[in-house]
Amino acid sequence: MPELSKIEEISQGVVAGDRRSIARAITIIENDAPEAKTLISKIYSHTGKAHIIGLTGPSGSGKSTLIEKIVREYRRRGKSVGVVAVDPTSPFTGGAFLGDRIRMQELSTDEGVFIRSMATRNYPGGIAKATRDAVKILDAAGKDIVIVETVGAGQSEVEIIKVAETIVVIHAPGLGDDIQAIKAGLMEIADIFVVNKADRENAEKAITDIQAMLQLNTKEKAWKPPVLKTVALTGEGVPQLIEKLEEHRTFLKREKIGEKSLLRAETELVEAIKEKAVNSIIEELKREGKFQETLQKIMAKEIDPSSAAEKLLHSKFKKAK
Ligand SMILES: Nc1nc2c(ncn2[C@@H]2O[C@H](COP(=O)(O)OP(=O)(O)O)[C@@H](O)[C@H]2O)c(=O)[nH]1
Ligand SMILES: [Mg+2]
Repeated sequence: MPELSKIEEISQGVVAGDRRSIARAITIIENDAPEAKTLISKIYSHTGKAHIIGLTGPSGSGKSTLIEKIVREYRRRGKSVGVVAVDPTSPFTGGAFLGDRIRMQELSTDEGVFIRSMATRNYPGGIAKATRDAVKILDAAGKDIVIVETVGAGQSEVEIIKVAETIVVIHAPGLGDDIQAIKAGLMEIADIFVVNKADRENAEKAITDIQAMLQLNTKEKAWKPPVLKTVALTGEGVPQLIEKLEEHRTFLKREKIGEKSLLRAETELVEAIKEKAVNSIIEELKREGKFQETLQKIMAKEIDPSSAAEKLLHSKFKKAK
């Protein structure tokens, strides 16, 4: 485990944009060691400058391919980019065709690009937290743009809102055909819709389906999510997508504190309080011997764990149920 002076050195390296330090910092946060907290607290004041973009959608819709083209377009525009891919099939790590993988590798030799995949293991603090912290590191490292790729399945679609300012939901024709492939939760959180594989037939139908679904949503919104089409293979439609991303960023800035950043800050604070509160209560119960005592009672089937927890908490906070 790196000691404090090492953490200091790494965090200074991160803030200076040093690649090796960024890589080491992400490894530390992945392990969720006590050093990770120190590291994040040291770099935190340097965060908040990057435009954090979440890209989500069904597997095979072309997220990774599109990200590669988005990165190239941003590079052409002189912006530095970080990518965090939370996708088990990401070509950033493997599991893709050789051609895709070679293009990604080319990209990662560019000094202005940092790509990290978080796909291959379990994270002690949870994948959402590890992703969030990796994004903070890339942000603190001075990347103008940070892109997070997640598969729109399971919990991740709801988690992405805790990480990204601008959420792009991708769909493609031929993925279970109908728009049901985009879950209701995703429709709600999308800032921009992209129908990729516009070179395929049925792309137009996917677009009109999404538009119809958006019309059903009668809630008056200050930002109306546009529906764009792309061909990630050729890069067609990518400059238009970047324009919309920039427009959304400007919109967020104009609104000063967007609903989303408030929600993000709130979620993080609630989670941090929960973690600390739970740990300190358990520590105290252990110190008082009540924890061990109750464990024995549970083992002896004198009480079930849930009732035992209620009792313990009741003795601690009189008002707790
Ligand atoms: N025809 C066509 N194929 C595409 C397009 N974009 C991506 N693909 C292919 O779709 C497959 C899945 O792409 P990938 O980027 O890995 O999707 P992901 O799982 O969403 O990240 C790959 O074989 C890509 O080459 C596109 O615009 N048109
Ligand atoms: Mg992918």
